[in-house]
Amino acid sequence: MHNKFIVLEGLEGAGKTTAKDTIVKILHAHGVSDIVFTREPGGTPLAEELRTLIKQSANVDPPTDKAEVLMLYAARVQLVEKVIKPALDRGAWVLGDRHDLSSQAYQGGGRGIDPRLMASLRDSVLGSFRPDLTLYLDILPQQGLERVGLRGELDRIEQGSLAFFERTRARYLQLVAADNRIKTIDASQSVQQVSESIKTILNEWLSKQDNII
Ligand code: T5A
Repeated sequence: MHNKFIVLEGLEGAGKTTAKDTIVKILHAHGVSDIVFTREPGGTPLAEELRTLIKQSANVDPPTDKAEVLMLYAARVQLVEKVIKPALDRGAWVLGDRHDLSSQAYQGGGRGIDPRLMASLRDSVLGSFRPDLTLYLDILPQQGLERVGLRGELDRIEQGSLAFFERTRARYLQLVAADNRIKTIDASQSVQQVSESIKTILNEWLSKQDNII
């Protein structure tokens, strides 16, 4: 059996949460029923505490950019070692709402953290561990932020400037272009159209994987 680690990525409001349901339906249709869901930052008690610290906007001592990226990697390694790898080892599929690409894009691109530090963190914390497939939902920052703005109060990261999200998207696009395990979906479309695009891409990818049960 070849179970897989699939990740959803994109800016705020790209529609990752909405896309999850579509992916689950497709996996079920392919006979995959044992699916573990993760989100980053978060997914273990410690990582969820870090998530709160990272996202809270009324923070009297907001993290510096380097402190933020270290907190994100602390949460990630906790999740990978305690949840993702054990799930994959027992044969489950894992569907992640964000993973390392988020740090490379938000902290590496948006915050402008030294690429050598970003590469060194990724390699020392994760080694060669990577998702089998990443679906990147591409949206212009303005459109994504409008969608999440309709939902109510913005968290500390969502309150970033448009320029921050533009740098983040630019880094996403660079990284996506350099890695054929990442597929791009036009997330500016309607929910229905995004769902159709995901179906086409995921079905095609799954048809190339062997021994799916
Ligand atoms: N972060 C995270 C980093 O900076 N570095 C890292 O390494 C990691 C892992 C996570 C924050 O942390 C940052 C990134 C984030 O700022 P979060 O709350 O998990 O915080 O934020 P998001 O993952 O961005 O979740 P969002 O809910 O904001 O975005 P989604 O999940 O992409 O969007 P979704 O599906 O909830 O949709 C948002 C709204 O848009 C509507 C939905 O109904 C919903 O109201 N919508 C659409 N409307 C029109 N057309 C469509 N196609 C639509 N799709 C969805």
